[in-house]
Parts: sequence; C-alpha cells; structure tokens
Amino acid sequence: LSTRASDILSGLGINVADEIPGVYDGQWRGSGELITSVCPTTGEVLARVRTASPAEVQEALARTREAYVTFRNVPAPKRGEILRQIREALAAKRDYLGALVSLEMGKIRTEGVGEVQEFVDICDYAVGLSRMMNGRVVASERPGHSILEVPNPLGVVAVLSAFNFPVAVYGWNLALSLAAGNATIWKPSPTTPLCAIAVTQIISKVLQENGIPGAVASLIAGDKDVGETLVTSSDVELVSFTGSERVGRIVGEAVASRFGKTILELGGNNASIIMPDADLSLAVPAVFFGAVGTAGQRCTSTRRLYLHKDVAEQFLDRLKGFYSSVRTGDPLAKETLLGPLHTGSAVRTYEQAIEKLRSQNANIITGGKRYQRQDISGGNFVEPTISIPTSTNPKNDIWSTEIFAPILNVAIFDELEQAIDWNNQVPQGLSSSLWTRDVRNVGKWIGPSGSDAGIVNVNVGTSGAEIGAAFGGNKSTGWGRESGGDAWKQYVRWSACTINFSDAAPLAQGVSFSS
Ligand code: UN1
Repeated sequence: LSTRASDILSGLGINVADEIPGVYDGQWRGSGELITSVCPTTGEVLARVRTASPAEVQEALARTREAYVTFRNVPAPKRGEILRQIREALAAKRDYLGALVSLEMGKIRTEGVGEVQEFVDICDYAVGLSRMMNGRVVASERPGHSILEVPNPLGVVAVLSAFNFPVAVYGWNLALSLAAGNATIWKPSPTTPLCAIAVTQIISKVLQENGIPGAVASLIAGDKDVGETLVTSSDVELVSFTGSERVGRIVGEAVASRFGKTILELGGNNASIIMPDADLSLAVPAVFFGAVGTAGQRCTSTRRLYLHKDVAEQFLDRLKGFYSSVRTGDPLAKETLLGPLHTGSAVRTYEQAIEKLRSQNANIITGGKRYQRQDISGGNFVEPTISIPTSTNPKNDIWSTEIFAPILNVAIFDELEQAIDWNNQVPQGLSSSLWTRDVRNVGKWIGPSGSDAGIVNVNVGTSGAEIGAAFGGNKSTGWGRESGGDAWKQYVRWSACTINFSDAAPLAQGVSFSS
C-alpha cells in the first residue's frame, strides 16, 4: 500500500493487512464474497473487504430488529445525547475521514472534509430535534375527549447509499433515524466500503460506551443481492435509497408492493439560468464549481446552462478561462480542483456521451476527451467539457439524460419564460439556479409558474446545499426529502390517539347507536 493510503487508513485505525470484515451488527464479521476498494486516482488496490453471506444478511437483519426493540424505549433526549457523542467522535476524525473520502471516492480533499462536516452538522441538527420532535394535541368534537398525534419510532430503516457521497448521505439518514428511535442497516456502495467501515467503527464505539446495542447502526457491505434482500424484507419499514433512476424504479416498486415506505433520491439534471442583469463575477465561478466540482458527480451538479443572449458570449469567454486553468490531479493535493471520475466505467459513459454530442454536431468548445498526461495516466481523469448542442429541445437525449461526469451543455434564450420552460421539461427535478438582480424574475422563478425542482436557488449554484432545508427532488428524482425541514417526519410512525376522560362514550359525528 502506498504511504499516503496507509497513513490515512492507520489514522482511522483501519488495519489493511489482508481482508477486512464488512459486516457489523454488534460484532464484525463477513464470510461472503470479496469486494475490492480501488483508488480512482492511481488504480491502487486499497483493500479487500469481505461482504455478507446470505445467512449473515438475515442474521444482521434479525440483530437490527432486536436492537430497535430495545432502542425505541430510550427517551428521545437520551438518544440525542448519544448523537452528540457521535458528532464529537466524527469531528475528532474529520480530517482523516475527509482524506479517506478523497482517497477512495476521488473528490478533492476539501470536499471530502466538507462531507464529514455535513454529517457533523446533521448530528447537531438531530440533537436539537431530539427535544423537538413534537406531536400535536387536536381539539375533539366530543366533551371530555382529547386527540393526540404522537410520533413513535418506526422500526428498521435500510439506507442504500451511493458512491458519490459515501459519508454524508448515510449521515442524514442515520442522524434522523436515530433521533426518531429506529435502528438502521446500511448498505453502502460496493465501491466505497472503506468509508462505510471507518464511519461504522466510529459510531459503534460510541454506542458501546453507552451500553446501546451496536446493531442500532448495522452495516452490510455487499452488492446487488444484499440490496435486494433489504428492499424485499418485511422487517424493513423504510428504505432510503440514493442512486440511479433505473434502480430507483425497481426499489420503489418492490417496496411499494409490500406496502413499505421509501425515500428516493434519484437523478439530477440541474440547470443554471443566467439573466442579463446577473452579477457575472459571482455567477461564472458558481457555474464552474457546479459543473466541474466533484468532477460533475454530485446529484446536484450543474449539467445545463441557459444563457440570456445579451450575456452569452461574455459569460462563455469567462467560463472558458476558468476551465482552461483548472488544476487537475491528485485530489488529496491541496492545489487540485479536479480529481478523477470514480470508476473506469464512468469514463466510458463520459466518452459515449461526448461521442453522442459529436454525432449530433454539438460544438464542443472545451474538453471532450481523457487527459493524456503521463503523471495521471493511472487514474480515471477526463477533461471538463462545455458543449453547445445544435438542438435546444429538452426532450432530446442530450438534454434529458443525466450523465455523471463534468459535461456542461449550453443553450441561449431570449426570455426568462423560455428558460424556465427548458428547465422544467426534463424528467428530473432535483436542483435549479437563477442568476438575476431583478426581484420580479425571482418572483416568477420561485412561484407557481417557476422552477419545478425541489431546490430552487437564486444567486446560488445548483450544488452545495446546507443541511437545514429538506433536500430532495421531484418527478423522476423520486420526491424524497432528507436532512432538514420536515424530513424527520418520515422516520416515525404517527399514532392518532383519541382519549376519553369522561363518564360517557359518545360517538363522533353525533351518530346514535343505542338499542
Ligand atoms: C448528492 O449529490 O447525492 O447539495 C448529495 C449538495 C450536497 C449533497 C449532494 N450537500 O451538493
């Protein structure tokens, strides 16, 4: 193992001698198939992880269910105190964990650390929530009666997360789920098992110190078969899935067919709209970060850019300036802005998308191929690309498909209404961003005839949301909401309790039923 990799792993107490167990449900084990964690920057094998055998998946599910039965009776503020300790434990390892995200996923170090910070932030939020998950008292129409709406723990929550946020998205779910009194069972992406193991080691230690069963936060490294078992199990009340629209449809249907609950975070195909009065000194760098940051591998990455005709030329000139000076290389190096794509197959997807753009005569004004540099030839490095397709039709594949790579398609418009229409005409509806100084444009954009995405920003790029608002998207993005806002309400079962304190037993609506 390279020194940079072993330094990070030993900083987290991960021993990479031979095989690492990838299953935790109170104890660490794993006797299923091996999966390999590969560094996207160098191609180096970081570790081999033992996944769960089918029997181990069943056992872990059973342990998680038992843990829930204990944990649901721990008072919510006490659960909050455990979350506070988890928050401290994560913060203490923020730099190492952030570096591990960078090493294993490929995003640059500051974004890796930022992702851990997002987990820390949602823990803070959930600590507060643990004293504020209030139900309601509803006025009853009957004398001497009270109606309560009580949030009770829900059960077992399965979290199926994606490679691109191997820490934060689990964090959103774990923090709310734990505050709500549930047990979670986490199946991370098969290509980022080390991040999941490091996080679970930190959390399990805190649980242990508090005498809480470790299976309150179980982990099952594995592939599709593990996911299928969790999704179809009637022992899982809620499935929180982040991934592609294609797999999301399968998950959604499978869980619905057994009347389970889902939170789906699927594709994003996010647009930024630049009005002629936009402050370009803010808008250009924001679009650059949105499209090139994380190598275009955020669900919220900017994939479509709609420029008003009066500023189009100037905007593109300035944007090209940023693209031509982007520092590409090792994501762990301080100066790097663009790291590799996560896998070799992502590179092929990028190349096919470029091929399609060329076949439709798009004007590729920068980028369009793999880097040819010798020093980074071991990694999945592709040039960030700006293209101007000939078609502006949002129904065209070029515009309607999410490509998880740094490719930005540009079109030019005359009127805001046209740009909003393009913004809304794609199947996905995660994030969107308008740049303007005219409050009338803002009113249109955030209102009934405005953006139909879940995230509707003004003078803020499409990516990089804080945890405070509910995060998620509409239409084929799946309508899921995670982290802030009212998202916690999905992690509880609501009990409507009518209680009679009187000496009579009147029926509602004045119904009379006496013999
Ligand atoms: C994702 O890409 O799956 O808003 C999540 C953002 C981050 C989360 C992205 N806070 O870009």
